[in-house]
Amino acid sequence: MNKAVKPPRKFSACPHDCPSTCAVEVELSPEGRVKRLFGAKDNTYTAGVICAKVARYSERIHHPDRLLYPLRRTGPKGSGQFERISWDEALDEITAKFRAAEEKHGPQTVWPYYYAGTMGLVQRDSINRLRHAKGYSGMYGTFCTNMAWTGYIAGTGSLTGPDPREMALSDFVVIWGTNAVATQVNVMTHAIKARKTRGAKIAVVDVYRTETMKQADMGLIIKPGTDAALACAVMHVLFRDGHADRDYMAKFADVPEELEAHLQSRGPEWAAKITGLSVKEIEDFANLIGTTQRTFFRLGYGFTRSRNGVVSMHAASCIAVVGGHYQYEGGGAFHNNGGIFKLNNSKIEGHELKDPTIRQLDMGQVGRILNGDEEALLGGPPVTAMIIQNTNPMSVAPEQELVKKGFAREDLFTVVHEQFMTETAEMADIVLPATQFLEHDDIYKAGGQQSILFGPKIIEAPGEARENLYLLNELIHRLEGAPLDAHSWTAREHVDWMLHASGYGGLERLERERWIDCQPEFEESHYLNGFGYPDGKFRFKPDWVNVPAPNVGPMGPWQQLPSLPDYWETPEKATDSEPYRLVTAPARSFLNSSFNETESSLKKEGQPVAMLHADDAAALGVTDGDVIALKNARGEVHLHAEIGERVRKGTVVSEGLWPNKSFINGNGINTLTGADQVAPFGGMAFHDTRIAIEKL
Ligand SMILES: Nc1nc2c(c(=O)[nH]1)N[C@H]1C(S)=C(S)[C@@H](COP(=O)(O)OP(=O)(O)OC[C@H]3O[C@@H](n4cnc5c(=O)[nH]c(N)nc54)[C@H](O)[C@@H]3O)O[C@H]1N2
Ligand SMILES: Nc1nc2c(c(=O)[nH]1)N[C@H]1C(S)=C(S)[C@@H](COP(=O)(O)OP(=O)(O)OC[C@H]3O[C@@H](n4cnc5c(=O)[nH]c(N)nc54)[C@H](O)[C@@H]3O)O[C@H]1N2
Ligand code: SF4
Ligand SMILES: [Mo]
Repeated sequence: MNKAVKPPRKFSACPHDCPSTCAVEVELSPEGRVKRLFGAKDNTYTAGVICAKVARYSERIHHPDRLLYPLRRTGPKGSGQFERISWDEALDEITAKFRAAEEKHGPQTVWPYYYAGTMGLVQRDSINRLRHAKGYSGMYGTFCTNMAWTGYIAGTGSLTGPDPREMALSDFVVIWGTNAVATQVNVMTHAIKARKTRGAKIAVVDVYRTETMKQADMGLIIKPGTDAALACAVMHVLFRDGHADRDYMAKFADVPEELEAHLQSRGPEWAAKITGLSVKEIEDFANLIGTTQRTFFRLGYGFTRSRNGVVSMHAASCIAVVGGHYQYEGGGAFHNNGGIFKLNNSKIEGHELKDPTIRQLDMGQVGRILNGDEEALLGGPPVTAMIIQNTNPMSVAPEQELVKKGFAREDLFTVVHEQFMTETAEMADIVLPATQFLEHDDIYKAGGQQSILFGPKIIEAPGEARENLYLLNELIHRLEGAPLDAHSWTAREHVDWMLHASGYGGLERLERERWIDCQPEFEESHYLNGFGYPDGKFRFKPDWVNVPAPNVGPMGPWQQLPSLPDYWETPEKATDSEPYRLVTAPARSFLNSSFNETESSLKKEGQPVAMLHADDAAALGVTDGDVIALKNARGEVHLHAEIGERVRKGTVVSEGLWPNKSFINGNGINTLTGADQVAPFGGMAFHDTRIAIEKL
């Protein structure tokens, strides 16, 4: 019998908003359907491993609910009533409506809105070229990275760091504020390798017993938002016990003596009261750090999604300087190496067309903006037209009551370009079908690994789904945006130009090699030629408003930021009437709100729950599985209680960005989260929410 010849695997890169940016291989059926995805074995960071949800990608790409045709709303907003129209009709209508809005209120009434649903630079960022070509309102991206990046860069002066693969060469891996098993599985690959080959220890600092913590030798469950207190106590112990590297600090840090004096009063007893840990837990953790040169701090995003998150990140990164860990292979503090790639994206975004005087509206405040909040509108005209790509704000943005009200406005014209009928798409006037990553060309760069990768188009899109670039170029032409050659380029032309302009050869090379390893030499990665500031010194005492991080000016209560690492109590602390703190951590089988439409992910996750400590549950008279209300001034969410010892008393964890309709009262978890701006450069404090609980 003849055995069918297996077609060779195609290569690509995972497009999702995940620090790992895996190099993937795609197995196609002879008919050209996606069967399964695998991690590329020869990419040294991916190392043959990808997460389960992306391995099952056939389910998402061949999903029966994919959007296939342009749609026009026929019923009331959010009714789900649409009629099929052609692309031409859709583009004509958008053009007419955007023109009319502009005539009434000026171009800044149109607000192009996007995020990182795809991390491909062409398909993600081209929307900024439409924005600049038309003088539409700017968007300040605040969903995710602001606190983490600002906090890290505050110390080091740059968003770079040790080679993430060096985790495998470490003797002590500290996984801090990231649930890597769920959110970036490759961290575990390298950490476990260090354990197997070198006997390395693994510690996890989190606010509940995560799957990552279950794999650790040392699990520290702290009260949310108290990481800086833990970091201070660790540094106190390093100074106290002779583990501080004074020679290194004399050369590479700004004010080591001042820091040492400041930390005198911030020892383990002090930190134990704040963090809820025992003195022994803190001493043991600090001792292992102090006696292990190759301590690798893998600093995540989760612990920065608090109103004091910038201070927490900065404080944690300081430990690796006090201990001198940065000097050693397998040592130092790593958060994100986005700063190593230096890709020139000026043509994708149309930088030469940008008017720097145009307002930058805070994406996290979309609810306030659509409800006419003058402060959030920065004194400009109301937003009356939007085009949305790569994000699902009806689910993922804070202050959901306001977001829902805003998108329901009859005088708001909304275009949503999507792969699925998300809850945001349901609110649109025009819905357009989008391609998925294997259906278009794009270039990807990682934040948690060190490669630039190419993801070519390898299958045809279903129905009339079109790539983001197509829509944007069409609109720029129809709306007669300011001219630029790049308005007519294909994705491959953009990638080729970008690679040439950035010194990486061209597309031909990248396509042949599949990825380019951009990790700098050891000395540079470990800051042995100096940190990113002009004097080469790490800042224990940053000049907060001048930290060289992406920002649109100081905001939030930035004047109150502590000048040296410290525990900084910020506004939303527990009260008698709202005594619990809610953390809205990611779910393993969803990626933000993506995959919350696939059957296997929904099955694995079950239903939305709130994890409560047994003592809290007893005090509330709640038993496992009861329906409870989580409430605060922003709204109310009804879901089931899950009682156990995974969380501390006073902490409540609810995993996952579920569809709002999965909750008993139809309100998603972001009904409870706030959109106030975190100091000093904004960002949303998704894990910092004060609530009351009521048994229903
Ligand atoms: N499966 C899955 N993967 C994902 C995502 C997803 O939703 N699901 N999201 C993707 C995106 S957009 C991002 S930005 C990354 C984020 O990935 P991470 O860096 O892992 O950040 P978070 O997901 O915000 O939270 C991670 C952990 O931080 C903990 N945490 C919360 N508050 C505190 C605190 O005060 N102190 C400490 N020490 N820990 C705290 C949470 O309990 C959680 O376990 O993951 C990406 N990958
Ligand atoms: N409560 C709470 N809220 C959170 C968080 C949290 O931890 N807790 N995390 C926050 C974080 S870190 C982030 S990054 C945000 C992320 O939130 P979002 O950016 O909204 O991410 P997703 O929910 O994955 O939605 C991305 C959407 O883009 C679509 N998409 C993907 N690729 C393409 C494409 O090529 N073209 C088009 N047109 N569409 C595409 C997908 O179908 C999907 O619906 O959520 C934030 N919200
Ligand atoms: S771990 Fe992250 S980058 Fe890798 S396949 Fe999964 S979602 Fe994509
Ligand atoms: Mo994110």
